[in-house]
Amino acid sequence: SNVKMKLIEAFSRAAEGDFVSGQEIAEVIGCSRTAVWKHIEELRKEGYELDAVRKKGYRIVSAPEKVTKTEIQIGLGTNRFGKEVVYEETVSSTQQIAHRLANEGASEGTIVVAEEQVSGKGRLSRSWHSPKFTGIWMSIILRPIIPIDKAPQLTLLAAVAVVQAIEEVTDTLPQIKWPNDILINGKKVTGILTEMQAESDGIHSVIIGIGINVNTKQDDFPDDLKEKATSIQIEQGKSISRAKLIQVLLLRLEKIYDLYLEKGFSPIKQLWEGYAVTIGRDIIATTLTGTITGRALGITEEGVLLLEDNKGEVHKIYSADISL
Ligand code: BT5
Repeated sequence: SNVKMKLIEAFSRAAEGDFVSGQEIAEVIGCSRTAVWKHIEELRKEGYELDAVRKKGYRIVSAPEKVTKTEIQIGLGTNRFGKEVVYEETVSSTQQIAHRLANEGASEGTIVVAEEQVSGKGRLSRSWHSPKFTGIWMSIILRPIIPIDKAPQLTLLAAVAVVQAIEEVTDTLPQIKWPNDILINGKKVTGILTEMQAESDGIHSVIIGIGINVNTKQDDFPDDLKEKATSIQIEQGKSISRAKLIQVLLLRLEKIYDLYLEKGFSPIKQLWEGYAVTIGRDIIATTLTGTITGRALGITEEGVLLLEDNKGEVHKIYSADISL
């Protein structure tokens, strides 16, 4: 907006690290001194970090880091993934755009990223909270030549790549909760949504949506998520570059996807089991048809969860929410 432009201009006229007084800001914008903080808050919401010091005024500590096509592609080490980047500041859902692009023939490895999603999607028409500049909201288009019933393996594959990427750029130890959650210290930091377009002749495309809370602060989460969600910044106490994490993630994803195409699911299964929190523990699986309690034995070669109830009967769980 106009006010925002003027504000940023006022700050850019000051020497780096210098404070701009409230009085000066009020004059530049043409507002009262008491209204200045409101405009400063708006800048904060736009991803700027600002210091406010009494009697000195305000200064910009850092401008928002974006995840534009350029930020992602400079220094990207992949062969295919991320060679096509569709970037938007605000979208309803990156999945929606990726589906359209896939229909229009987009190549494998095309990604859609946004700074903000206003109706981000989870599974079963749940919503995914995606506030501006705080996380990675990304969808990637894959075109694997595999039978339709193998598609859920791709969720597990993506989860492994996310864990590896987070491990590489942070000092946290993420774990996987079957099938699609990644947790740090027991709280959800990432959700994965795998959707596909298929007809009787097979899979046309698989769209993997990945949402990672990166620089989210506690206050950015709505109340109902505060207890169960977390971010990389909350867990390690400092922010990281989202663009860098996307680059590392794309590289990991491409590597593990190639491994999968060449060797099948079993090497992925092994990696996955090394990160899983669920295995060997007592869990509650809530499926569309009911609830089953028991011990998680592991996953099958197909990626299906095996759960042994207290009568010793083993259930195959294809899709569920798990609580520990
Ligand atoms: C998921 O669903 O976890 C899949 C999330 C996929 C999001 C990505 S972002 C890029 C792409 N574009 C989209 O529109 N979606 C994908 P599910 O397992 O159903 O979990 C959804 C539940 O997680 C919600 O009902 C909340 O309880 C919780 N939740 C919502 N937003 C969250 C967040 N930012 N962090 C942690 N938990 C969240």
